Amino acid sequence: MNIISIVTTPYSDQKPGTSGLRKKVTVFQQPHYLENFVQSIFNVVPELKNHLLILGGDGRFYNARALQTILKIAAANGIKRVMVGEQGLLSTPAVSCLIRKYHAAGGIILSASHNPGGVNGDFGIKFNSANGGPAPTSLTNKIYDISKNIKTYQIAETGDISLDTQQSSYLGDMRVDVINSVNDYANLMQQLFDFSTIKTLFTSRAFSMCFDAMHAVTGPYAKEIFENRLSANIDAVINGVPLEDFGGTHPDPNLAHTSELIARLNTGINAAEFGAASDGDGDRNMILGRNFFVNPSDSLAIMTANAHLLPGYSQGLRGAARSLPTSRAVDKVSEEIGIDCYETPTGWKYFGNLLDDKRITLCGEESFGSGSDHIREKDGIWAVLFWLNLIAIKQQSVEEITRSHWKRYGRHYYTRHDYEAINSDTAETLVQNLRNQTSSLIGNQYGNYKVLLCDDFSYTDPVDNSLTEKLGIRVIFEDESRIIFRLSGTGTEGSTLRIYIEKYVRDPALHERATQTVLAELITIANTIADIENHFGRSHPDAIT
Ligand code: G16
Repeated sequence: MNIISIVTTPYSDQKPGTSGLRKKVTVFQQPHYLENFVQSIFNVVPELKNHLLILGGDGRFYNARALQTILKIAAANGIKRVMVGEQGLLSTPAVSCLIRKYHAAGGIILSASHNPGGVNGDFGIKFNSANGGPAPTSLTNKIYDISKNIKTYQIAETGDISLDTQQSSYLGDMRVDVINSVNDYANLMQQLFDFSTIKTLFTSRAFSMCFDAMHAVTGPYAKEIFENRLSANIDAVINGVPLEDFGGTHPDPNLAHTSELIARLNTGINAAEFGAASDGDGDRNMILGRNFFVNPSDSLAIMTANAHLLPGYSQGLRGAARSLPTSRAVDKVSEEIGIDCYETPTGWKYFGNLLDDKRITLCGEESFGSGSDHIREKDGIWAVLFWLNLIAIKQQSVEEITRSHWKRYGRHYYTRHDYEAINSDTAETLVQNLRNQTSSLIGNQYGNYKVLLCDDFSYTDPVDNSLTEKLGIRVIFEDESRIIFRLSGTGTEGSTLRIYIEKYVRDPALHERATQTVLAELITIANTIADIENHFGRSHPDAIT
């Protein structure tokens, strides 16, 4: 096998965002664009040489082409062995599981997560470290720095390797194992949850579920776990075949993109009792009951309150963590059960040190992500199994479990308003204006709400003391209500402003109201403080979650 060195020109835009490098497919299709970034990874992580690399993706358009390129660059850079998922498919949680199980030096995941796919859609690449978790910011900054000056990359001159079936072969000295994408991950799930109790739930009464795989990576995982191992109803998994363009749909598990799932839960005498969906790469989750939506922040709090009931967590929890904009529902639970609760920046990578240092067991985010110390990524199917196991033990519906949780701990009404694809300069100006007025807002009275605290959130990692700044403007009111403003780090068009609004209501008699109604005054205050209308010429968001 011939290894050649290709002269290249650097790109200036390869700075990874909240979760890896995400761009339009057409950007990745530029000459040497992918190659430059992959070579930059190998330059920055020399320990990959002579070690094992895990490789896979969510099956979106350009995955197949990119996998072959990465294999050839890996062979030229002295990687000893690559384990790649059959058909090139591996979910993000499965990659994390495989890195840890087989002591790999790292993993590369090809995905743009919940962003749309297809020829005109988005593509992405993430590097995960030897702990199984997303590369920390210090590492992604180094990769970015290298990418800005890269002059050559190494690549093997060889034909493509078939990824269609499980088999082993060599590219020069590098061994390539095409592995079953599902089994190791499914076995891990079986260790964490009580599969026999969940199986009994499905077989002993007419309990049925519907899981929307959104034509993304989780289809094969969901079929193996829910249908084969847990004997769920035969139609438990919908949209279960991974497609390059996700069937033309948006693989984002929220109420706006799951109409088929919602119909399966809410209509007909055979309506499913439990519903769930995951995203492009299988790390997000949405949990539904009949006519009932579980807010992801509530889901984390409910998991924290009930984890001790489940076999994998019966020893109790070390601690919990949530990202800044995630509601403080989990804080209430943590306080009551006497565990530490950490507030981290947005991005799963910030949970890594807390998990590695054994400070926390569970963590989660408002952006439909939750997970535990079993791997170092958020995990969609894990969350679904957690809920199924809980339902099987409690013999209660999703709605009953959630309402009794609110009754005990109080309810955090919560919403997120997104202004999408806005001009990046306008967005930066808005955030800078907010930053400038943080101290002057303190003490201001807006209708029923008085500002107690206002700052630009910064985070000192308690394990390695690294400092991260400018993470979001938070406005906290005297009654515990909060408004957070921050710019998304995952979009590929202009900027997206996210406004997160939360209000805590203790009295169970007030838990039946509509979220947007309860939060109406705070929404108006948020728009006033940020001067949304003047900046964007409108005051209605593109998306409300
Ligand atoms: C990624 C990160 C999450 C983050 C989410 C939203 O998720 O892994 O930690 O909460 O993006 O980030 P932002 O608000 O910056 O858009 P995923 O599922 O897209 O990889």
